[in-house]
Amino acid sequence: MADLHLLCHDPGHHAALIIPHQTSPHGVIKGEVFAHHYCNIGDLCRALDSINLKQLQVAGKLELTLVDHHVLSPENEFLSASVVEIVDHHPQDPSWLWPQKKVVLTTVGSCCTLVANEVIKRCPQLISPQVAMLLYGAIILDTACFSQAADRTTDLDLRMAAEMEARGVDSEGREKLFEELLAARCDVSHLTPSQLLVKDMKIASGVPVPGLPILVEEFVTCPNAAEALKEFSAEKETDVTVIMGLRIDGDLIWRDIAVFHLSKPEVAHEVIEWLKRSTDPALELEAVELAPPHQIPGLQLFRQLNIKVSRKQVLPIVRCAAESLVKQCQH
Ligand SMILES: [Mn+2]
Repeated sequence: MADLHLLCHDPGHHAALIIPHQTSPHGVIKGEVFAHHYCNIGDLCRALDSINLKQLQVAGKLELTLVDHHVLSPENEFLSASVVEIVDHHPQDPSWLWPQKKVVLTTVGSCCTLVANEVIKRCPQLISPQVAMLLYGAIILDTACFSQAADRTTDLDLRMAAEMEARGVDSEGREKLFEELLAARCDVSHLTPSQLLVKDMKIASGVPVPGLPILVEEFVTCPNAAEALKEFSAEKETDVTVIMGLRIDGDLIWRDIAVFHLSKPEVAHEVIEWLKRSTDPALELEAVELAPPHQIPGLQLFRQLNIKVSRKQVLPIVRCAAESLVKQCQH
């Protein structure tokens, strides 16, 4: 559920979990793990591009809860009129305050911690052992199994995990579940580079920030990676993209970050300066020189030595960079 973007409920009709386009439910969390732990919730999932949300909206049949994000991309901005609620753990974007909506915005390791907390408050009988397992799996995955190195776990994460254990999840299987979920998330063999870029993407002031389940250093070795980046930039109509890579292996975590532009080196340069200059938090970036066959024109890669800084904290830096660029243009 970490990857679910929108929770849609068509009032009086069916509720659906809407996931980003181009990734089937089995693309988000792969087949066997899904079948093994999660039974079949495929019927509840809809890909964003397989549903005519505009039509539902016009018919007055659309209510949306934004989960795990609160900023809509330009192509989805029309949906804001249908948003009734936000459940998110990203820092507040000042341009997206959502006045008059129900907003649950709290810093926790996993957004599913907030989902679990809300469901327990409003409708605890919904939490069957299967639902408990779904929420638990996401909490485990997002906190890297409560890893101290990742430093993402809050008291509420622990409390909600314990609640799910009290509702039928076997805590003994925690490590094994984490390994299986991690392996499923990192098994990107069934995804193309383009699908990888859209699979888990956030937006900061119009700048797309895809998060990869592998390091960018590995991504650039995929055939068609350069092509995918170009297509992605054209599709999102963006001057610059910030790509964040992650690899988790047991207790070890690696992160890297790349800035890509098609034809705006000055924009990419500004974003890089902001990322390098940030002190709260400091990313501790170290430039990586890619081997010639994997060099992509317009892409600059950095190892992020401060692995505790996640995308949640990088988004506001990118936002400041984008906003400062806009101001310079206006002068
Ligand atoms: Mn999240």
